Amino acid sequence: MNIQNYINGQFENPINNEWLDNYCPSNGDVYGQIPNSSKEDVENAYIAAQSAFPVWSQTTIEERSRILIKISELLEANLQRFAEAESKDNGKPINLAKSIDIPRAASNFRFFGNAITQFASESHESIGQQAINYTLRQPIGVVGCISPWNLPLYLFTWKIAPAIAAGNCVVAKPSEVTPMTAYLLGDICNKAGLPKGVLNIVHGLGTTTGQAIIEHPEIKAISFTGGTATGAHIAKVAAPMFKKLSLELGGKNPNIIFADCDYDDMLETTVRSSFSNQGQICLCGSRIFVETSIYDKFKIDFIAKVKQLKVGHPSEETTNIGALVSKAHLEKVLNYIEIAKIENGIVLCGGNKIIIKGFENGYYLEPTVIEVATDECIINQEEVFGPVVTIMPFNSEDEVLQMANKVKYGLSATLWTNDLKCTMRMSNQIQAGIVWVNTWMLRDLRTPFGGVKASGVGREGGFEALRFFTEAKNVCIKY
Ligand code: TXE
Repeated sequence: MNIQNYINGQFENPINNEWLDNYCPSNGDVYGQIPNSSKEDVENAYIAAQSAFPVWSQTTIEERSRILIKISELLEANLQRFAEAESKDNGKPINLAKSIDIPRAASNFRFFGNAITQFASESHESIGQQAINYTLRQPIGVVGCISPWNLPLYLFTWKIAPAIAAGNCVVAKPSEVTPMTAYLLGDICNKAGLPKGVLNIVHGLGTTTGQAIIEHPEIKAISFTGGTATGAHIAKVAAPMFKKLSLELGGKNPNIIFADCDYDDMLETTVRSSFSNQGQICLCGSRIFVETSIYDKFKIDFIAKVKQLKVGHPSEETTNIGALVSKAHLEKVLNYIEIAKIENGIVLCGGNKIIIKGFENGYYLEPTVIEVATDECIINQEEVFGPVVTIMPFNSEDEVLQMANKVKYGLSATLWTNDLKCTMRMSNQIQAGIVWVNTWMLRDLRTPFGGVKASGVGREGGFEALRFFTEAKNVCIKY
């Protein structure tokens, strides 16, 4: 199936007629083509967005909200079709796409459709100066949204929904590795009555299409989720043009397990936080630190559970772990496993490619647990972004805190303990944007989402996202 750009409410081929192959990770086949859009396509998308802006930015909140909620309802009504498309395009188990990815994409539109009705600005009475100040929150204009391949529609809509709710018009690019559900979204937007030009979707490589978006002088804000190196590049390009930036980048998140935790709950959740979505979630707890007194028991129980996970074709309901997203990514992850071995890591389970009968060219990998002797090895420092976790013991709170913070990333952390004082001390001192205590990936869309250090700049979610996609203008009236 061939994919087209969605510009000004219409589906179009790329002007230069350049196409890229779209691969199916579960069997390695090319199953369609996508545009490799040029600067000219991005310019057309920009012109459509710019033309739509005067009307959309003045459209009532009630009407914008109604359309966003309608998009949400249509996504829900098409859950099965979208979930199948996501699973085929990305390699993730159909169950995950059905229970997480698509429902969450629908929630993003519903949430921001509602949030915009509650988004208010402040006013300040300057007592003694006979003046009143009030703050307008005005949409920026045309904004760029660039998203990755791990949670394709989920992260694409996490940016688009607040951008258009706040009255902006959007030029958006999904990952070239997983373009399908973004393509399908265009039709849903038309059916929901989103005016043409409010959302424009251009497909193509980061280095061509993405680069044209970030270089465009009139696209005044960029919301990006992806790799840290790409984020640094975008920041460099954007800085001289003073673009507003929200960068949600990689993570190397610690999962810290104290001996007093609720063990069974911890064990079950740790399997999930290690291997959900083939470990391709920026929030996965890829560094597991376990208090020495329960380390041996944890090791045995954890490995036993991991061995029960079924690696299989993504369309099978019983599959726990599907295919990795691409051949290049599978090779990258395998390479990290080799590096870990060279650095004396002990592979406790997994570590190998899996060949599935009938789908021999699919990108399957065993869930892998590596015991490391030091937190300073490469596998413990760099983002692998696959079904690979490390485990090592710790003796004290101070020691584990130091190890948790001794990475360049700072996205999320998980703590397992029932000790309130330890929870408070650790949560205060861990360098991360999100700390989960006795849970993982429990999401409330009102909360700020993002990281510190090399995990990014800015926060998404709730009013933070609406603040990002608006400019504050203070008006001071003397009376
Ligand atoms: O991401 P890229 P990649 C991490 C993970 C992964 C690594 C690289 O460790 O292995 O990043 O993945 C677009 N101008 N994460 O290479 O390239 C690109 O087309 C504008 C973490 O796939 O950063 C895609 O749409 N755009 C992560 C998006 O950026 C550009 C999720 C992300 O791709 C561009 C994914 C450019 N010059 C990977 N170059 C997370 N934080 O969740 C690329 N892009």
